[in-house]
Amino acid sequence: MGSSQTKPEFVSVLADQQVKHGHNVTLKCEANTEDVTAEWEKSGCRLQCVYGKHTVDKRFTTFTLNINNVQKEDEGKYTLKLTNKAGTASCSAMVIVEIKEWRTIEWKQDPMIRKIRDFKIKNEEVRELRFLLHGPIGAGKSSIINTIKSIFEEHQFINCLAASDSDATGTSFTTKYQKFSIGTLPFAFYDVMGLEKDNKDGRSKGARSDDIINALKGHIPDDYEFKDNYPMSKENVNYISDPTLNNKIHCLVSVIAADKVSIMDNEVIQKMKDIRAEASKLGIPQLVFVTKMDKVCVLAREDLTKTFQSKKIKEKMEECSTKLGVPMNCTFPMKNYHEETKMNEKLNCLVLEAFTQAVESANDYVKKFSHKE
Ligand SMILES: Nc1nc2c(ncn2[C@@H]2O[C@H](COP(=O)(O)OP(=O)(O)OP(=O)(O)O)[C@@H](O)[C@H]2O)c(=O)[nH]1
Ligand SMILES: [Mg+2]
Repeated sequence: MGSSQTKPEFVSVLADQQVKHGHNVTLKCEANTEDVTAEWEKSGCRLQCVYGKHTVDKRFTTFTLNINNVQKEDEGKYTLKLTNKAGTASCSAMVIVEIKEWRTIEWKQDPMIRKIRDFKIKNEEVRELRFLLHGPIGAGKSSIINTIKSIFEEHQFINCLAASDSDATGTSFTTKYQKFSIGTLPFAFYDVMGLEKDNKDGRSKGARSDDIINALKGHIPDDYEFKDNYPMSKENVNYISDPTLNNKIHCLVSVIAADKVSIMDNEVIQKMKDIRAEASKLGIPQLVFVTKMDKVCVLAREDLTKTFQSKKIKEKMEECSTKLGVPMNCTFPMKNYHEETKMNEKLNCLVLEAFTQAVESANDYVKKFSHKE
């Protein structure tokens, strides 16, 4: 034998598997030779086979791993390594656990779009509902506006506002207090600079919490250029000293990228909490939009209707909810248009679900100030 062995190669490789919680799953592949030793790994470590849980089998050139009664902790990347004297080969696949659907939405965009188009503000003095998006740099704030504009203006705004991910300079792309309208609908989005950790000398980087709080209160005019170390103040000629409800923000949206929530800087979280605390004092409703969930869940990336069966997405949302102190039912997962060139109804539905909630919350807020009430 020895050097006469055939170098192992795969004739068929392991395939990704989605499996319902509590069900069994089989990973299977075939090699060109049976003259190999096989080793299974899970997420980079040798698989510790548990009696009654894992069954590893090799029949001639076919290799299988059965996992019984799949639980949350069985999710991960499984790799099979084949070795003999002539060489090694490996292939991997993901096992993704589907959990019981934890939120239901209708995956039809037309009724959702109609509801927003027919929407009426419950306060005659308010011309438009104003939403402010804040969050860490590169979280996808501008992309959310792009995506909502794409849905309602019926053509795609390919990253006209968003920064490129590869342009990861660590500084915010958005520096102005810029207003974005959605066609002729009575909604205005304000996109502020991303929040960042301050410099070591205490100098502020990115958006300042006090500037955002001033924006919430209606003191900041459209197109105001934020300045790193000169927060808006009463002395500034642009300061709106006597804001009306039309200058104020009616709903605060915190934006967090699902793939970054675990490594978010504490200082940035604290800034977001301070802004939220101020919004709470002012009675302004608050929601969390969790973007980039395609980056944390293969299951949902391939089929967005699986979003609410994804354990990973639920965990990320729970993490956002806990870190910011916002209840889960005010936390919405989404994916923005970022590389696709065609419209996607399922993507639209997820964004519309969140946007509808923002519209309703903002409307409840302005209604409180209506003289008719
Ligand atoms: N995969 C993926 N990428 C996204 C998603 N949303 C945004 N991106 C990408 O993330 C990068 C940053 O997005 P932006 O919308 O510019 O983020 P931002 O929060 O406005 O950033 P600043 O204005 O710089 O603070 C861009 O390259 C987007 O294309 C998403 O849902 N999924
Ligand atoms: Mg931006």
